[in-house]
Order: sequence, then structure tokens, then C-alpha cells
Amino acid sequence: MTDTFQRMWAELLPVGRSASSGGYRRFAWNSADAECRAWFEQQARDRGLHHELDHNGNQWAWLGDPHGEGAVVTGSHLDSVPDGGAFDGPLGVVSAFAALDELRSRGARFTKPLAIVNFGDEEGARFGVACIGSRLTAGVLSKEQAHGLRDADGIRLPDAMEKAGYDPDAIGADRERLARIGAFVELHVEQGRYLAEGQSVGVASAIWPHGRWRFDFHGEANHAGTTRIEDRRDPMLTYANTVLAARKKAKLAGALATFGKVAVEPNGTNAIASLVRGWLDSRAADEATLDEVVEEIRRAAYERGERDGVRVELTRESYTPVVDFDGPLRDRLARVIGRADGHPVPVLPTGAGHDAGILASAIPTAMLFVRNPSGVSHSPAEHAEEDDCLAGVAALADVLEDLACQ
Ligand code: HGY
Ligand code: MN
Ligand code: MN
Ligand code: MN
Repeated sequence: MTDTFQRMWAELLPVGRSASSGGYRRFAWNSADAECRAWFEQQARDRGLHHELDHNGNQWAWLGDPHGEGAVVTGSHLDSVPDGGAFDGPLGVVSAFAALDELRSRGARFTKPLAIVNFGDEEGARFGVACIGSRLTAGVLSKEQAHGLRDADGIRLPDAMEKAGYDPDAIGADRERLARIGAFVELHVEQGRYLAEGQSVGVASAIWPHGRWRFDFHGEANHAGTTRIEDRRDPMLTYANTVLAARKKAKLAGALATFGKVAVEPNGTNAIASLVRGWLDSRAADEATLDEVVEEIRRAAYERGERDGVRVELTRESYTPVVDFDGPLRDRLARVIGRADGHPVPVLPTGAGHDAGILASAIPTAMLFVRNPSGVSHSPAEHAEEDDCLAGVAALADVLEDLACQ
């Protein structure tokens, strides 16, 4: 197990890695994404698995009949956030192939079809909506909505897909595929420190509700050197106060609010901006708190805009309701993993969104987390120790054996 894990990891590690930051730039349909996809297909072929590309741009590596009932599916994503870490996504895909290798070395007899999946565009780094591949498959993102998405250079999602050789008119819900799936288990590096003090592997209890909102602050372009302060309608001022308000409101409510992305027009040092666009990522343990925090941030932005003579517009770009993994599949995972190493498996929530969170509305779904000592993620500093990764592979192999083998 160790050597196949190490080999795959060494192959994937350099793909799409920035020499300057050490972070990854694997964005939907770019060259690094294509390289990752080619790597995935090679892993499938090396193992005699049937490689399938579905009409939403997700990759599937099948052992057994792809049209068989009750398939057991595992995997994650290979794309990254800008300058993201090496583990977020790839750990779930590499571990899936390594777990299959482990089961084959045990002589496991599969009684159900098994698939390893790479979901396309999970991070939404390029087109702004997360989990596009799994959302399209689950039917929670329509073809029309997807066709309306553009990247920062104005390139439309369908044009990017077409350029990469995919048919953008074929995208859409894939309910027959989902109806044939008996269980989906996603292994993922933990993006937090719940496991840091304890064990290598935990089981997900829930995914916090979360969403993305775009604030447009419309001001008035003018000369930075000749416009009196009292004559300005500076959207940067309203934006800055909204960022401060977001931090304050979230802290008070025990929620999370982040303005991590901003666009300024005309973006000149000696020009007062005409427009500032700020993207808010907000999350909370429950939907009522999340809705309340976002409403308070909206109100603070509008009130400040009144003072500054800046018109504020708010657009909700995506929203994922709370995902509760409670149920027989999670209990089964906890039993199988707990049995293997003799003590109860930690069960933990996460504020990070996942393809598993999207699919949970359609099929039995569960998640395994692997310890991340610092908890840091969406950063080149993201890390997991090899021992913990291998413990994750062993746990995943035990779970797949329990679900898909005699
Ligand atoms: O944003 C998230 O939570 C996930 O990493 N896509
Ligand atoms: Mn991520
Ligand atoms: Mn991820
Ligand atoms: Mn994910």
C-alpha cells in the first residue's frame, strides 16, 4: 500500500504547482486540470478499470459493471483554489486507488460494482460556483445556470468546456447514474484541528451551511489628486467598512464571514474607483444563524453606502444547506473503522463544502477525514503526515471491503 500511495503522490505532486508560491493552480479546464485528468485516466488503465467521462466532465474509473445496481463509489476532486494545498481533493482520489490496490492484495471478492471518481471543478475557483461537476450531476445546478457562468477574463464556462473537448450542451442532471449508486464515501484531509490532538481518521457528522454572495459597490470615478474628500463617492470606503462589519457580525454570532476576493474598476492608483466588487463567503453551524449574519452584513453595507453616496447591490451566487451525515452509512463506517483500531472513531463537523455534501441530497453519502496537524487548508502550508494518510487508506479499504465485497 505504501509504495503505490507514495508513487501516485510523487506523480501528482508537481502538476499545477506554482514555483513562486508552492501552491496549486489547477482550475477547471486549464492545462493543469487536463494533466490531472490524464493522470487519473492512466491510474484507471494501469488497474484495468473502465475509464468513463460523464457528460458533466466528471471522471469515473469502474471495477465491474458501470450500469450495475448498488455501486459503491469513492473519490473526491483534483482541482484547487488559487495557491491551494496538495491534499485538499487529491488525497481522496489517491487514497481511493491505493485502497483498491490494498483490497486486491487482500484477495477481496467484489460483489458490487466499485467506482473511483474525480469530480470536476469542486473548488469553483474559475467560475465562482463550487462543486460544479457534482451539482450538475445532482441536478442542483441547471445547464442554463452553468452556461451563464464566466471567469475573470469573461470566458464562458461552455466555451472553456468546448475548448477542452467536452460538449457543453450535454451537461445536466444524471439521475439514472445516481439511482444506481448504493453509497458514496469521500475521504478528505481535515480542514481544521479537530483530529489534531487525537486520531488519524475521523468520520464526518455534518457540513455547515455555507454560501457565496457578491456585493457590488457603485461609486463615482474621479481624479485622486483633484477631488475634495467631501465630494467623493468612493466605493472602496463602503467596501472596507463592510469587511470590518462582516468580521464583527460573524464574531458576535459565532459564525464565519470572509471577503477573500475583490475586483476594482478601473483599478488605477490615481483614480477613485467607480465600482468595487467584493465576494463574501459565509458559513455557520445552522441556517438561521447564517441567514441572520448575512442579513446583518447586507444591512451594514447598505447603511454605509447611504452615508458614502455609494449604491450597493447584493447577489447570492451559491448556497449549500446544512448536510447532516447522521444515519446507517455513517454508523457503519464508525463501526468498521472503530473495530479495526479498537477505539471509537471521532465524529466531527466541518465548515468546508464537499462533493459529498452535494450528493448527500440524492444518495447515501459519508465522509472520512484524515488528520491535518496544523488544520491549515486552502494554502500551500496544508499538510498531512504520511502515516496518517496511510491510516486513511487502510480505513477506506476496510470501509469499501465492508460495503462492496463479500
Ligand atoms: O469552499 C469549500 O468549502 C470547499 O473547499 N470547496
Ligand atoms: Mn477546498
Ligand atoms: Mn476539497
Ligand atoms: Mn470537496
